[in-house]
Amino acid sequence: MSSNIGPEAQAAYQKYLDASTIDEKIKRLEEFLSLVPKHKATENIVALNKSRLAKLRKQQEERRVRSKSISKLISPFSIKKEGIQLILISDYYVPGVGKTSLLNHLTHAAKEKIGKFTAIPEIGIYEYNKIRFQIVDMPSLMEGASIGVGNGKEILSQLRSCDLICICVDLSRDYEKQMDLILNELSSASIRLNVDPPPITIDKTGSNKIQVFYLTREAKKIANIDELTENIKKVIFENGIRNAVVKLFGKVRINDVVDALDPSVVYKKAIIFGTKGDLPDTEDHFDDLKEQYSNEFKIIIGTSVKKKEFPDDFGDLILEILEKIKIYTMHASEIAEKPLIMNKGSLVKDVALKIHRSFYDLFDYAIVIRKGVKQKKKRVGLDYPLKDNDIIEIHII
Ligand SMILES: Nc1nc2c(ncn2[C@@H]2O[C@H](COP(=O)(O)OP(=O)(O)O)[C@@H](O)[C@H]2O)c(=O)[nH]1
Ligand SMILES: [Mg+2]
Repeated sequence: MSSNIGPEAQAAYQKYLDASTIDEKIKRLEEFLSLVPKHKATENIVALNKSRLAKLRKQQEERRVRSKSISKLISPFSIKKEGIQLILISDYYVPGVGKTSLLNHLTHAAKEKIGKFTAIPEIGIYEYNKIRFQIVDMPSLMEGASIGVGNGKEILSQLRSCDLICICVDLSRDYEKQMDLILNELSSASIRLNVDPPPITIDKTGSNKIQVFYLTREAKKIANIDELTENIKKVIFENGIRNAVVKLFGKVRINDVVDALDPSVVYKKAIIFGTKGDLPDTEDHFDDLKEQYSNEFKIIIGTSVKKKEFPDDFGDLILEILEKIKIYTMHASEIAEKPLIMNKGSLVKDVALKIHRSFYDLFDYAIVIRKGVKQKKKRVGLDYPLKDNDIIEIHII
């Protein structure tokens, strides 16, 4: 190294050469650069080491990003979704509600975890008529989960992205207490159950006012429209929005407007499992549970893992509540064993696109076989609506 740079800088440079980690190299190089006198004779050395420093900083950043994504990958709470995902959830209690027992009953997974406290999710695959459902047994929710108690934030964030929340309630304990805790925590975490998003849109505009329009007959029928309009304006104004067009397409309450303004609100389907149906008094408790919650929950299932009591058609119940249908593809007269799972109301074109874009682009016609009283075979086009269990063969040009 040139003697133009002075002994202090030389010493710093030596330390840089000796450094073994990226962080330390960066630190030493910064030190060196601050000590080098800046003039013509050192110009090149400075430039070279500046670009070295930039490269090191880039490496450091890449490592940071990589280690962050690795830690995300191995976070036990972040579960890779496979197909339709169901999450079992309950309140925290000893002995447990029976989630892991249900998981094991359905998927044969995690037998060794039954009766034990499990701090991280257990996962299994429930196979039903060649359809695979991913079942996740979540750690229990504690009071205050929504503000972070007992890994509550991590648990609730998984619930936000699943397809079906299965609330598990121990029928041998006070079911109302369990339901209250769970429903409270879910609600606080902005998770709404078994309701559609409110029929309302709020668009910010350039005009200098908030306008509210009631656009359907149902919306126009809302009682006290003037009062609701005033309240809607107030709520929107309080959210810092000064100019907006608000459209109501159905019955809306002021809480719906609050939800519509909150991007963190999610709408989820949920069912209830009553567990331990073999224990004393659980039959009565189950009847009461059903009566109390049947308005909100279309599916409430009584179970006993001990007695192996569980609905045989559970897979179909899942599809029903999620409003999915099974479509079987056919090729050269051979019907696929594994159905495609489609949304109710899907058309032939949706199936074509799901199989492969080219089936849509090159579509000629489709043959649909519908089993019923009389088996019907039909030649149809892209806009033909499909029904559960339809068999379809797509012909391309
Ligand atoms: N009697 C009875 N006990 C059950 C049933 N299901 C689970 N248990 C028991 O309840 C306890 C907790 O079960 P576990 O599946 O670990 O609950 P978790 O903590 O919710 O995962 C265990 O001792 C199970 O054997 C059931 O259907 N009937
Ligand atoms: Mg468990």
